[in-house]
Amino acid sequence: MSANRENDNNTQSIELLPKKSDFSEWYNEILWRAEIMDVRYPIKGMYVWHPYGFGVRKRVYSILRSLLDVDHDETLFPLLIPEHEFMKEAEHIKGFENEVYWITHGGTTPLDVRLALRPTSETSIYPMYALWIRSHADLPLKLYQVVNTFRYETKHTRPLIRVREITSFKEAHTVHGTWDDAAEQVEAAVRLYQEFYDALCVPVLISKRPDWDKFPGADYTIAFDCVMPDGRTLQVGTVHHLGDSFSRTFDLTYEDINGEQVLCHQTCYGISERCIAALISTHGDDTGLCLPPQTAPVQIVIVPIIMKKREAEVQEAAQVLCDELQAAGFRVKVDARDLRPGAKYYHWELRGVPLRIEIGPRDIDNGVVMTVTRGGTKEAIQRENIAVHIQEKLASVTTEIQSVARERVQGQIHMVSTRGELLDAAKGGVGVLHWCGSKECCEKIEAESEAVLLGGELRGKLVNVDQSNCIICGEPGTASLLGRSY
Ligand code: 5CA
Repeated sequence: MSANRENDNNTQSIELLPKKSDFSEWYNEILWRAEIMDVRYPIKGMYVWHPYGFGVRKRVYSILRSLLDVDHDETLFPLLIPEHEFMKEAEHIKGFENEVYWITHGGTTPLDVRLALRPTSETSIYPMYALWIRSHADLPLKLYQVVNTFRYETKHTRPLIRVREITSFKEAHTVHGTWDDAAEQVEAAVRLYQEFYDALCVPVLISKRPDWDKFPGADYTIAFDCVMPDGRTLQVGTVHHLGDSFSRTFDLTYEDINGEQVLCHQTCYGISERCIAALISTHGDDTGLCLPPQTAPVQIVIVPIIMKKREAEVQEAAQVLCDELQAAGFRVKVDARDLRPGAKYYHWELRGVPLRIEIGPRDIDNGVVMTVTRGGTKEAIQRENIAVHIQEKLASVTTEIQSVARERVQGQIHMVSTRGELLDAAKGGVGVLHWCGSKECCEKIEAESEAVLLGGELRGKLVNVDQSNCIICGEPGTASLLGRSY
C-alpha cells in the first residue's frame, strides 16, 4: 500500500482495482478504501477494526447471536489457560502446540504456572463444565461465547482470513448424555450455520473433513467452505463431534436416571471473522462493497438534491423522510454534507449501502422519490406509504444479491466423472467427484489434480449428487470436494 493513500478515502478519482484481474489486491484495497480494517498495526497478523467495519461486524454477529440465542446461552470465560489444563488432552496439544502464545512472566516475576492465551477454549471451559454438570437434568448444556483467541499462524497472514489474533471467535460448546445426542446436535449446528450463511447470501459447500484433517481431539468434523472469486476456497466454519475424548480427560460425567455415573458426549462449533471476509469477497464489485440489507450498518442513504432556491425545503423533506424510515425500523442516514451528489454516491457505493434515495424539488412537487439500488437499478417510487415500498425494494435487493452470488459460485463448481478430468478439476474453482474415503485414493486424487481433497459426504444446497463409485478404485464413494484453499 502506498503511503500517500492514507488520507484520500474521500477522493473520487481513484478507481478500485477490477475484482477479476487480481482478487488479492482488490481485497486489500477494499478493506482499506471502504474502511473495514487498518492493517498498519505493528504486529504481524493483528489488525484494527475501523468503526465502519466494526458496524458490519456488529450486524453480522447480531444475526449469528439471534440464531444461537434460540436455544443456547451466551457466556464468557477467561482468556488465559493454565498450562496443566491445556496440556491434559494429548491430541489437542499435538494439534495446537506450535500455535500457542505463552505468558511466562507477571511483570518481572517468572510465573510458577505458564499461562496459554487461548487458541480455542475447550481446555478453559471443560474443567468448569466438570464442576457444573451433576445429573442428567443438567443436560444438554449449550453455551457459546464471542471472544478473541490467539494462534501463532505460520502460513501467510491476511486480514480477516488468517489472523493471529482472531478478534471475533464465536465458539459454541455443548454437552450431551449420549454419542447420538451429540451427533444430533452436530446436525442442528450445521442447519444453524447454513441459515447464518443464507442470511449473508453467501453460498457455502458443506463436507465432512477427511479423518486426517479433523479438529484435534474430535471424532469427526463437518466444515463449511465458501468459494472465493478467484476460485480458491475458504473454510468459514466448522462443527466438531468430540465424542467422549474431552469428557474422559476433564472428567465430565453425570448421574443417569439409574443413578450410574456416565461419561458425557460433546460437540463444539466455531465461526470467526472469516465470515466477514466471505461476505465482502462474495458480493463486492469494482465499485466497492455490496452489502445485503440485513448486514449493512446503513441500509439507506438519503441524498438531498439541492437547488439554491429551495434548499431549506429539500433538507427538511430529506430529514422528515429519514425520521419516517427510522421509525419504521430501517437504518437510514441523510448525507447533508456540502459535497456534490456524485461524490456522495461514490462514498456510499464504496461502502456497500444497498439503497440510495435521492430527493429534490421536482420529486417533492410530484410526490415521489428516486431510488437507486447498489446494483444500479433506478426507480421513482411514491412518497406516500414509503416504508412499505422500501421494504419491498430491500427484499428484492437481497434476492438479487443472493442469485448473483449463487450463479457465480455454481459456475465455479465442476463435476468430475473421469480420472482424466482431474488435472483441470480445481482450476478456477472446485471439483466435485466421488471418493471412497481412503487415504490411498485421496493421495492419488491430490497428486493427479494438484489440488486438495477438502472433504466427502457432501451436503448442503449447492450440489445435488447421488452415491456413485470412487473415481480411483471403483468402490462405493460419496460426493467430495476438490479445491485449493486459503
Ligand atoms: N474449538 C473448535 C470449534 S469452536 C475450533 O477451534 N475449530 S477451528 O479450529 O476449526 O476454528 C473454527 C473456525 O475458525 C475455522 O473453521 C475457521 O473458519 C476459523 N479460523 C481458524 N483459524 C483462523 C485464523 N487464524 N484466522 C481466522 N479464522 C480462523
